[in-house]
Amino acid sequence: MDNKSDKAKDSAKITQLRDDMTDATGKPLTTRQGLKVNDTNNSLKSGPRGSTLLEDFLLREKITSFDHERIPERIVHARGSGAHGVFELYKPQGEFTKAGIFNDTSRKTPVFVRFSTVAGSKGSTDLARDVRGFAVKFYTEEGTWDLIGNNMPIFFIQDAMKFPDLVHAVKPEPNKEIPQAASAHDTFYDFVSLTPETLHNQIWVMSDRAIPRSLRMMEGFGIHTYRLINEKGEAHFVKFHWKPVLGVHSVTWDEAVKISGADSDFHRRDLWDAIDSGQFPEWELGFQIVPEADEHKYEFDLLDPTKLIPEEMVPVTIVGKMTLNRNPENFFAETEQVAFLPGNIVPGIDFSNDPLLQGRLFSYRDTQLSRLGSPNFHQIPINKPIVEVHNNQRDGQMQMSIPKGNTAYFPNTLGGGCPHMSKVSDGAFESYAERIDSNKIRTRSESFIDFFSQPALFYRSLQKWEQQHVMEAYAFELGKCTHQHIQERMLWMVNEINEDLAAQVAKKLGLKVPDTIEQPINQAISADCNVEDFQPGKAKNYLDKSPALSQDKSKFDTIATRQIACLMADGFSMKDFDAMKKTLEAKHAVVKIIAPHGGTITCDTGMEHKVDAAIATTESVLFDAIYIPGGQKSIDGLKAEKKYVKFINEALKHCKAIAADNEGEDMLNKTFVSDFKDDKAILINADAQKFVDAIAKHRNWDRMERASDLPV
Ligand code: HDE
Repeated sequence: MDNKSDKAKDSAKITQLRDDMTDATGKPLTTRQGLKVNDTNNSLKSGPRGSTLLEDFLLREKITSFDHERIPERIVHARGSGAHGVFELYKPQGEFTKAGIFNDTSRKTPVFVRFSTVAGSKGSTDLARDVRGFAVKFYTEEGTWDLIGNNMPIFFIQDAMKFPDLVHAVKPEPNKEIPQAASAHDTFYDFVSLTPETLHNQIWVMSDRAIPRSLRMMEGFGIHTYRLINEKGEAHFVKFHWKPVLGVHSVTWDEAVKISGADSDFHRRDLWDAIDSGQFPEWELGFQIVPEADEHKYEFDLLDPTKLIPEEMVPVTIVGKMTLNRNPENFFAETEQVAFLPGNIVPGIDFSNDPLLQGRLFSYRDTQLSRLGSPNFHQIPINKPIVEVHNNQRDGQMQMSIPKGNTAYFPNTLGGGCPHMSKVSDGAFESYAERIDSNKIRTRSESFIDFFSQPALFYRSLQKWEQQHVMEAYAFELGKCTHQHIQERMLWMVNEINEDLAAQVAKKLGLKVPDTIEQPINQAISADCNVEDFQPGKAKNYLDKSPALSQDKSKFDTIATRQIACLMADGFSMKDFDAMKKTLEAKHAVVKIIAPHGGTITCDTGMEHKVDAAIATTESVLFDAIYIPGGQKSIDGLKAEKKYVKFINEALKHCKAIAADNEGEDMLNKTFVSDFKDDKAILINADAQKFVDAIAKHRNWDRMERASDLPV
């Protein structure tokens, strides 16, 4: 008996040992079977110069493990960055949902988040013009809940059936595998121009939302309408929103293109560095609640994922906060192997009949089975629930646990009837008992047939500078298409959104907006569809503007984590620099010294200061603002390096805040800044607080029109 319990203890130790194997500190190198190795640098040969022997099991184990190191990358969202964190609830939401995570304010629910781009491969640039994925895994006490959304509140298509077409159209063209991580090509616009339901998401992709300044400065949306279920079994429709505490901010397209060359890991690095330095990214979670009784109250269908509910019609109620506070230990084990499933749901939350969501419920598990290679992918540490798992599903590749006993079926007596079923009152999941009474039919609901109203609302709601960016994006993307009939069909569609916009884009393309299009949109829904339904003049105007859609209504009250390039050389004024640095760092900005060379520079009081980057190794687009302290010798040093002029001119063109003190002004006089001295974000010998305020505004867009033509 004793012997048996000792063995049990031993086996527990073995399990513990297995878990500890990941930490190699102070440990010897072994094979995968635990054999100690005395030489991992040389293969087994017949003599020092002889041929390598087939017998070399050490070489074979090392090389074959390496040969199989990669798993298939995700079909979409291959490029991603992840982080761990916690979700905390502000106030119990029992009125709407019985979910534990939304009722217990004492909980700190662990989360893992993965942000991604959609179209590019795993190694593609972070700054592609694209939708960003925003996938959150909540490890709750009732099981894992995955909320897998995007940084835009709507999707391209209305039915899962069209997803393979959408993805094939946007991915590199299959004959030449070009272009990488870009929608600006013929096949994408061929598809879009024949599929008007894509227009709403498409115009969002033309906006600045598609080129975020940081993953930490973008909103997240669940997109689909879900249901919340309370203890009484009552349902409310809900849309989930993530609001970034740092506000919603973007870069310009000119910057995006240059950042892609200067640092294609810009977003990944920014997320990592912020968490590493203790500046934890935060988002507040909000609910947009619609009572079941109001399901048909709106001029759009709540089940249509190409429509948003304007916040002015249904406000977002903030319920809690997510803080990302820990970087992954290992990219592959965590960020690459994490498997999100829309079907991971907990009691108190349920699906709606959105046909896109319904298709996703099937697709994600299917893709994980082929990507991770086994139905046991939930046993990978990052995918493990924090609650115990017991069922009769057995075997399969890479079974990591050792199920005990002889019963793998239910019901049973031999296993004591376990694992047993639970009552709903004991926390079991029960699907919402929605009444279904209808004919079997393959069709699109008529309530989904409105393709122009919300893209038009979005465009109307933008500020002038944002509209200008949308126009330039269309001109760029359509300009990359080589088939005129595709460009014209797109112009015809854009004309339905806004005539001015279409006219401006047409001018840039050297084309006219066509009155009619040669190839009508007759296959958009089905071969039997009524083409009349897609004809122009159908845009409704149920809301003139939705200010919440503009980034101009975001938050502009912080400079935390903003990167400030301080341009300085030997002999800089310590007094100027020290005062500015103290002010900026007190507000949690990141101050970087950009000098003519690496190593250190010496200030006018003789102290040495570590250089963060030599001017030759960095670019203006990687920073949010520029500061130049005084000190004649320092300014002479800057003037001797031509790249500083370009550095400053680019920041000017990108509407960033620029400050200089004393002799620092001389440096600005060598640049185009000398023509912009009346600009409110150009601060010469000004109070440091004014510089802080200008950085917090993100950009001075009033400068945009004049600065956009600068030859940099
Ligand atoms: Fe996805 N999507 N998707 N998607 N999606 C995947 O699953 C799919 C859709 C989204 O960081 C894949 O694990 C279909 C909408 C994110 O790991 C795949 C349809 C939204 C991620 C898949 C959609 C998303 C994915 C590829 C139409 C916003 C990355 C690898 C019915 C609400 C998650 C994988 C991560 C990933 C299929 C539509 C967001 C192939 C069939 C709508 C953020 O299963």
